Amino acid sequence: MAKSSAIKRCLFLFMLIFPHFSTLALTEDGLVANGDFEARPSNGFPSEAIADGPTEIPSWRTKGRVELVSSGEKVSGGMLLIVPGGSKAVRLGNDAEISQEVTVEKGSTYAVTFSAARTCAQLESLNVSVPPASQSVDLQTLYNVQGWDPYSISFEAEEDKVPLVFRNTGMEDDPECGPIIDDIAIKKLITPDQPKDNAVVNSGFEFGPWMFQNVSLGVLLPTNLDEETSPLPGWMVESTRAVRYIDSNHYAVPEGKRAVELVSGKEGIISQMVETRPDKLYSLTFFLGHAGDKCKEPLAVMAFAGDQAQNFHYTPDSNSTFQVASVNFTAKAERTRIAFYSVYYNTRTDDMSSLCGPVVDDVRVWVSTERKKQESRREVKEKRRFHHRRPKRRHDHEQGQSQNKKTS
Ligand SMILES: [Ca+2]
Repeated sequence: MAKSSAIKRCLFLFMLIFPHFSTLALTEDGLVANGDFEARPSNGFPSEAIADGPTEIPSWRTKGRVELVSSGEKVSGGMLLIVPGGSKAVRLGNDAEISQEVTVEKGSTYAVTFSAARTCAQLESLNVSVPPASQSVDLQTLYNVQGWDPYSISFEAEEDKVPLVFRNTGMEDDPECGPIIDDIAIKKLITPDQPKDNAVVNSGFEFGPWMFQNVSLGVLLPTNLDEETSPLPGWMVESTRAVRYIDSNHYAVPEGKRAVELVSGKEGIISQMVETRPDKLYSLTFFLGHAGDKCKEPLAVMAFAGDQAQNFHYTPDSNSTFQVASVNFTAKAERTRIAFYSVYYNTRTDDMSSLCGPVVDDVRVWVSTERKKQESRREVKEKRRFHHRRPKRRHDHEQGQSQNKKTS
């Protein structure tokens, strides 16, 4: 007995220490190696190169036509190239790709944040993959007037070392077209513990992808129908367009440091399946706010909870940027879908084209105690009625069922 407990103790110590050794080589949260493309190639940047030839990009492997571009540079048509951060970025030509190996923790979920701009008006999209996971990000929609945006996608690591690949799958006539990418960062995602009094996971959106302190555009979260592997743990982004993940450094955030701005009207839905107990009465409450980004009002959200849907207009008072909204519902199953989208398609008042919308934060689903009291009072009444007028009670019950059918 003593021997086996000693072995257990050793094993415990080993398990305690070993992860610290193994994490030493992990790719840290933040910019990946030369993720901003500012590192000088051994043969100089293309703008200063004497001889033509393929430019090596430190820390990256390239395939096809990959170019280092500089801010202020123009393409042959005279259009100024957009460089999202710093002075250098890369442009991927038709079928071109860049990749680098990142060291991760097998089985963990990671978010990759990157900035992307399109160069031509044609449909441009970028494929980001960590094989076998792969996701195409549509760069067609310009979410803001600056011409570029940070995006985030996520993956679950199936190995300890995985290639992170950015590829332009487009085949465009103009070889000078193709997406420009910059500022590539990685972050290991943690799913927060669920508090006892709230069924919503990551209810305040505090857990999410990497955000750069100096970037004021938030991070776009494209469609992600897999709640297990989402850049916003617990949440899914449904439908065709993105929602914007915002930070309190640059936006008015109702609670904590992060929130979500619904920038795509009915085409940008965030949702979560929350655990519920059938036939119990619940309240969904949330903060509805204005991001403080000159977004033109009216702002409104449609909030869904089970079979309930309710529209809320943002009507702030003078000393707050948000208000509390709530929807009552009766759970019909062990999981209930809650969801939000913006009722309107809003743009900023200053440039009339950057997309914006209402902010949602601090989402809670809890057993409604007030309603529970009302319900128990009603139950007592019904029980009394049941004793006195049994046939009538059965009739009520049937009516109630048919009403339920109508609403579900
Ligand atoms: Ca928050």
